[in-house]
Amino acid sequence: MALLTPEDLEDLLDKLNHNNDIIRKDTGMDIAEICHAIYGTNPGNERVGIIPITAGNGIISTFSASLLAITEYFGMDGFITEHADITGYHEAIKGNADIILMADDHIFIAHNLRNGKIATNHVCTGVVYAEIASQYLHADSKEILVIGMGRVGYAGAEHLVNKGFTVYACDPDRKIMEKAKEELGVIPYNCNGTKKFSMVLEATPNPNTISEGMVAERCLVSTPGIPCGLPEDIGSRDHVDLVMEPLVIGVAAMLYSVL
Ligand code: 2YH
Repeated sequence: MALLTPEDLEDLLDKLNHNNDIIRKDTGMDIAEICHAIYGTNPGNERVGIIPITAGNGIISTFSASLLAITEYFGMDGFITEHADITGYHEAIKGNADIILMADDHIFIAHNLRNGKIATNHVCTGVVYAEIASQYLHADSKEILVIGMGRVGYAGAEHLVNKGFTVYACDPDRKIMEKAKEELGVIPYNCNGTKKFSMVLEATPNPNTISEGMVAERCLVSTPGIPCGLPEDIGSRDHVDLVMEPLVIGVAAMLYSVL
């Protein structure tokens, strides 16, 4: 999984507003309503403790501040601990945090200390981007393509299968595809093929994963992937709507999922 950079986190709320406009136009809901539709929860007056973590590649300069802005955007009360790691954890508990947000290079979690619920960024990101694609008002069928069956794509595909969608999936890893076929019943899709979809969940960290043969005109591509898997020329030629944002949508889903 790619590590976020401070550049990815620049102008986060502008990117959020831009994506919210597209999501509203294409699904009739905004991000908060999408999260509510998935988890059936609404933020109350939870207090979110955000702990910087120094493990691995260390602290990303604007990561905690971005989490605080997201927490507040969705109506919760947040604070960043002064110290990192275990000292920061202790500080968050002493500061009456209801929910803890913290990430190292491998996993990013939300843990609600009151009800015990815990969420990971990769699952929530897969689920919320899948949900956005699945709510596309101009979809021509209940068939949907998932590109990339790593932790994010797999969770998204599972969510879509559970919602009754016919899920086509592709990934270069044959073992993962076998597992997804067996466990989820996804249909393997040949990425060089010509079957076109009006809903695509792209969940890879690679550019240009989407080819012309995959997308129907006026398709919705929903992707947390950085860099973007949709080549610009295909996006504009086929009037593809693109939902792509580096952090907010996944974090919103994490918070709603632990309420
Ligand atoms: O960006 C990441 C990892 N790719 C996991 C996220 C899953 N989408 N982690 C952020 C690391 C933050 C750092 N430890 C900090 O500033 O606290």
